[in-house]
Amino acid sequence: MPTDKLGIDKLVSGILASNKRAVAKAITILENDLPGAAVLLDQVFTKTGNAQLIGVTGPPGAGKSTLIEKITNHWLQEGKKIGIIAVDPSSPFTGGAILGDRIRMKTISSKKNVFIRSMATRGALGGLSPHIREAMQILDAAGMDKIIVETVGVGQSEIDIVKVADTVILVTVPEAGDDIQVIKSGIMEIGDVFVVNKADRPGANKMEILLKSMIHSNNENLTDKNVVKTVASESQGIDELIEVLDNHYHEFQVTGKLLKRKKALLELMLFDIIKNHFANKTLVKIKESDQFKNLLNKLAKREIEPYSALTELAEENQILAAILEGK
Ligand SMILES: Nc1nc2c(ncn2[C@@H]2O[C@H](COP(=O)(O)OP(=O)(O)O)[C@@H](O)[C@H]2O)c(=O)[nH]1
Ligand SMILES: [Mg+2]
Repeated sequence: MPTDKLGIDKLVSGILASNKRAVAKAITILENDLPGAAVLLDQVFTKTGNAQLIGVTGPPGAGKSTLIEKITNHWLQEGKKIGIIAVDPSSPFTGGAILGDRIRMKTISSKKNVFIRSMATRGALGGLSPHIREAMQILDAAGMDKIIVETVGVGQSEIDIVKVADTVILVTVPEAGDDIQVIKSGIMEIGDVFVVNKADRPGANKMEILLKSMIHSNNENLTDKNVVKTVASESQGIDELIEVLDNHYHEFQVTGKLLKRKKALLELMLFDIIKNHFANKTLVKIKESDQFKNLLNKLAKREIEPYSALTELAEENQILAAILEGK
């Protein structure tokens, strides 16, 4: 009988029982690439695929965290379990009111059916780290009905949100209507639901109209109904937003679009795994080999050409050889 030296079996049991400490520990293992990470992911995998994966993105201070808190409370009342991951390029909670964010997060994370975690991106503009998706799988296996990922709308991590979410909520504010760049930067295509938050400020209607017109020209899958005005701080428009989210998800399920998207997410995941494996294992192995070092010396002396070096490397490496032969 195989022994479970790393305690992964026990950890998995804890995760499946929605134990918060087990979930936290598992995410730490994944985040730091600790031993057992791959086994852990494989062991929970068959228990995933049930949660609705929601990405929330938009500029700093737009009210994303406030909105998330409100929709979380709404779903909690329906008896749902909610997992939240706050992704931030720099510190855990920047943008908006830092102190307010901390207190808010503390308030909801103390609730039994909520799990909150903040995680880093790959780097300021490097997009989402694969650990975000892995953490979502742990939360999924832990029986969360909804998993919400908040990303700050700057750089690649905003666009990357579509790589981990079934539903993407794009949060804007009335003033953003003046800044046409926001609309132009390709983010219209990634949103499923558009929120004009801070609708207590002037220009909300203008922004709503603008978004609706943009939707018509950008995404044939969407309709006017996917634009909602909210005042998150006052809990206004939250019921409407929930209804839009539910309708969108339902429509996605019945039309088979959800299955298609989930499959696309899996494709990205598998591709990431293969890519990382190549980068970390195969490529590093080649780079550290004596043959590589010898070839490098020869290159420096101009005794060999780069592509000839590649051919020589392939003689020692089956995978490279297969690629070169186009198999
Ligand atoms: N006036 C107004 N302020 C809001 C609204 N929603 C959130 N806020 C405030 O805007 C600030 C930033 O909110 P936060 O949720 O942290 O934004 P995030 O950076 O997008 O997560 C906080 O001080 C909130 O209280 C709203 O609808 N109207
Ligand atoms: Mg926030």
